[in-house]
Amino acid sequence: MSANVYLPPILLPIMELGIIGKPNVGKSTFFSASTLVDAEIAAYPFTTIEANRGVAYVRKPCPHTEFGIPCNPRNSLCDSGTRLIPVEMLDVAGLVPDAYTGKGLGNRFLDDLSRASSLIHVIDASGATDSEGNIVPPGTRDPVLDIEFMEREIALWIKGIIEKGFHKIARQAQLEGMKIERALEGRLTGLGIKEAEIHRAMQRLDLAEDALKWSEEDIEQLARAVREESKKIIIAANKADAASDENLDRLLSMKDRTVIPTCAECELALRKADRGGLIKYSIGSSSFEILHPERLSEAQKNALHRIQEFMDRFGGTGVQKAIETAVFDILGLIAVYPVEDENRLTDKSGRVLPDAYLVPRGTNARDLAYIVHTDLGDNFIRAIDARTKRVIGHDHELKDGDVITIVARA
Ligand SMILES: Nc1nc2c(ncn2[C@@H]2O[C@H](COP(=O)(O)OP(=O)(O)OP(=O)(O)O)[C@@H](O)[C@H]2O)c(=O)[nH]1
Ligand SMILES: [Mg+2]
Repeated sequence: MSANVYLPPILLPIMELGIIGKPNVGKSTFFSASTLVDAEIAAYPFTTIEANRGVAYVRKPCPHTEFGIPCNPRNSLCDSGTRLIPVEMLDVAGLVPDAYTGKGLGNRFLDDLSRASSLIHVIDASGATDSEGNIVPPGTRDPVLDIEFMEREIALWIKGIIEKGFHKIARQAQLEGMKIERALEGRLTGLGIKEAEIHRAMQRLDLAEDALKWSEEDIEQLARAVREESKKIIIAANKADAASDENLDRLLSMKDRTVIPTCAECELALRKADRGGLIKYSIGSSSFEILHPERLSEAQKNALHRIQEFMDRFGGTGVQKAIETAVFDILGLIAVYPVEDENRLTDKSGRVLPDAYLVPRGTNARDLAYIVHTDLGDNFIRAIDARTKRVIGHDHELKDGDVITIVARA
């Protein structure tokens, strides 16, 4: 391949967040709260069997306020200067111990996960559900075990795939002079796992050069590391409204884990009340305004009061924070706004700031051209930063919030 052949970042994944967890922890509640899709919610395990899909939004300041022109978004929304950018959410069946062997709804669950770029692991921080999601007195189940169980389960699932016929694959890779990570990518591609991720995982471990010498233990460690590299997990410590301080402190002080206390039930109640015109609540905010106190029953007033207390303590319900932490901090995505006309900030049909794209940090101007359209990438000449009106080269790394015009051969 000659040096100037440019490989576009093929298949930029549609941002998909998978919601995972054992049964009865509030996954569907979290999902409904963030997407307003009605999903079945009930206080018993395995309520969800078929995965629910919906759209949630992450927030960024909309550039229209800075430029001082009203926008007409197409692929996103603008709510009083806040750009709401869609991400796909997937709510799956609960996972029980030994799912990797096919127990419970195991395989279906694991297949549903394959496409997710990042996972939100919903746990029951109140400890009121056992390992299979049955109700137990609050504080009975240690929620830290929920975290360890999930990590182990996914690792064992990946291990099972790597192990199947491993010696044959390793020998063949050696014969063909192929890197083992490339050979394993072939195996794991169905899970959306890439060679680079396997490579990074291998580098972290002290594995023998010769893959044929790897022990079962080595493969399990590799599976764990591959999971950590390819499917990043953020933990939503749900039912935090009913959790003891001791549980929350322990969860929040866990090393190498990102834990966000959440009350999915609170978020769902607020969004429904907002939709019903009873209150004014903007997603992710730390308070709400009651619009019609006269229409609220005493019970509703008390419930809203308790929700506000929770929000005062945690700075919100945590649901939006968990989603945004996954998208912006864990996946490291930034928002950029391609426009055709750098002066009017419009597309072909005159819409101002039509689209917001979530792209990985490190994306350059030509990558963006390819993300918008392959032809635009192939015919890329230069780009223009609409803020400064300066020309930028193909390898110029984009910043969060950039508004960019791509100039291409017609
Ligand atoms: N206290 C409290 N209860 C919650 C919260 N979120 C959900 N619940 C309750 O937990 C129970 C289970 O909720 P679901 O959303 O159906 O749980 P799930 O994880 O989807 O369950 P499966 O589909 O059976 O795996 C319901 O009774 C919810 O009302 C929360 O933040 N706090
Ligand atoms: Mg469910």
